Amino acid sequence: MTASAIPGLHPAPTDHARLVAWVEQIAALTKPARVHWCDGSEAEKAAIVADLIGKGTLRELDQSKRPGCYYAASDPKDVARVESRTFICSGNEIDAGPTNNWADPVEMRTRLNGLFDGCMAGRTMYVVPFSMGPLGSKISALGVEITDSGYVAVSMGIMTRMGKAALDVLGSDGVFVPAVHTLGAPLAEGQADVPWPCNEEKWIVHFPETREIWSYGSGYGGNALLGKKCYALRIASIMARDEGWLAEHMLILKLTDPKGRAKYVAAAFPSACGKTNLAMLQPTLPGWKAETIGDDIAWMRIGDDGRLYAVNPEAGFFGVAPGTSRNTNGNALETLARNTVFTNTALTADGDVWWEGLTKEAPGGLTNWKGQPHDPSSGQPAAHPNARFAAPAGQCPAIAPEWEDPKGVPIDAILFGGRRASAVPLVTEAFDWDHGVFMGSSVASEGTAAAENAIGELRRDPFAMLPFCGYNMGDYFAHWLSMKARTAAANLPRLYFVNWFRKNEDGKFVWPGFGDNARVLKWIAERLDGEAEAVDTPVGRVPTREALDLSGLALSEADLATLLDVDVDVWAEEAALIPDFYRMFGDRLPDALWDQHAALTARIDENR
Ligand code: SAT
Ligand code: MN
Repeated sequence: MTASAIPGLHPAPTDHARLVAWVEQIAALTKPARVHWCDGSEAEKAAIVADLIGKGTLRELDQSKRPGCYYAASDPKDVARVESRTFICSGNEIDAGPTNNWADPVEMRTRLNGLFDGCMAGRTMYVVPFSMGPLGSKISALGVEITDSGYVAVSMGIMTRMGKAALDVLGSDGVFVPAVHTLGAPLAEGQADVPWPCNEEKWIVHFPETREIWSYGSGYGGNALLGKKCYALRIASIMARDEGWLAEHMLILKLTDPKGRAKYVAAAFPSACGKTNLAMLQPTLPGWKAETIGDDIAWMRIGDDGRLYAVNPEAGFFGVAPGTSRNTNGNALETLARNTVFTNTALTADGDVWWEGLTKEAPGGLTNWKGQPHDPSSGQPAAHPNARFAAPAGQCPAIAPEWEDPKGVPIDAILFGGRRASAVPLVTEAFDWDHGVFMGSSVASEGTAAAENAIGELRRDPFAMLPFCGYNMGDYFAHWLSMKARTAAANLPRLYFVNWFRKNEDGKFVWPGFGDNARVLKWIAERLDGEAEAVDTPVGRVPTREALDLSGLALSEADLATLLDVDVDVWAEEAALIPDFYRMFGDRLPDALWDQHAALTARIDENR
């Protein structure tokens, strides 16, 4: 069968000749049974969902409890991003840098051509046009994902502005990032399907020079929803470098003080540092209001007035379910009340979802994420630790009214953070832009039981971008430094480092975290307004005891001292760890960062 004879391929609902030619070419290679151009309508979603229910991929949850909600259990071998199978195929290996896997682009294309030949046999090929960012915003950008997974098509409908509206913005000649995804599970004539098709072999491949994404063998999350980490971070970071903007792994938060003054904050955290919770913070301070703009990714460009404007490129939240509860994140829980796809949570006997942390006690009669009766005495969790929800962001009760403003929001402050039991104070303000970039470049976090590294072991995760920067990270640091040449210093956000995870001598967390993190945000907002005091320390500006609003908080003097303490002996050790990390970037590491390191060491020595 020639490609043009494949049902559904023609007529294409667009006169974008390059797009149509590319779709024809991929169809000729992958040989699907039929093609479906997604329009993003409710009727289309209902039809794909019905098909997925028929195949056993999705289960309808009790619609009286969770209207529009569905459940999927993945193959147990397809539960998370696979960094070891993720590649940046730049022409020169050095341009991928020491933190990415690299493969030769010519060899990779040959390999992919072989793998993708006939890979969609027996399946529907969905053509999914999408906008990352509000439709038509100057900060937004377009993509088209071709996928043979209905689950991916439905999820992309939640996570992006998907369908006809995106195609309309693309017009007949617009620029789009092409992204091809296959489960790698072709069906022979008459072969029965399985609920979660995938392949043992997985490839998540990026071609930075041609801005293409190819994904093989996984149906899950960031491996398959290619608008998210693959496009909005890896490919977009390259676009941002070339075009003078920033594509970052950051939440975006609006904070309004009791006088009605609003600030916009972006924040980058390695995993397991409470990023989603901060994005949906419920302040414990009377009169302070926090609203959500994004929970994971920020695209930021300098606007006409010279300030840095951010949009959330996504339209949904793809969040970790375990640990989400009324107490930790009531806003997230309300967001999930309807129109949500849950993956790898547990199921209750009455057709709802459950995960560890949702309630104190597990209800009886649970089915675990592997489809077996949950045995609480087994020590195994009922939900997979990386169980996820995909929910429309607009359903979040705390969503800011301007979250889809095409102008974006002007960012006042950027926070970096990590999980650090010692050394790092509750909050530190950078002396200036370069110092803040230095802080971001040396972010380190201790593992939790959920992460791969041993508990307490430090993992460097610069700007929380380690697995997501699409090019040499030394060049990425240089790009961050270059932002100050693009606008007046006063226009740039101020940079901060926060640490909610300091422990005292008894090994207990000192800071209550969650809604009380608003106290730190308040100090930052007041710093921006020139109203809060700080003391200069060798590592940056730290709040005075009086400047931090601790009203109503039971915090001992000793614990407060721990939170604000900068121990120069500990910091001498801390600073000594950085060169080993920096050296991996060789001459791609900007001199300005070595200067920052030397200056930090000198300030520590002066105070010892
Ligand atoms: O699977 S995703 O990449 O979408 C989420 C994550 O791992 O951070
Ligand atoms: Mn993330």
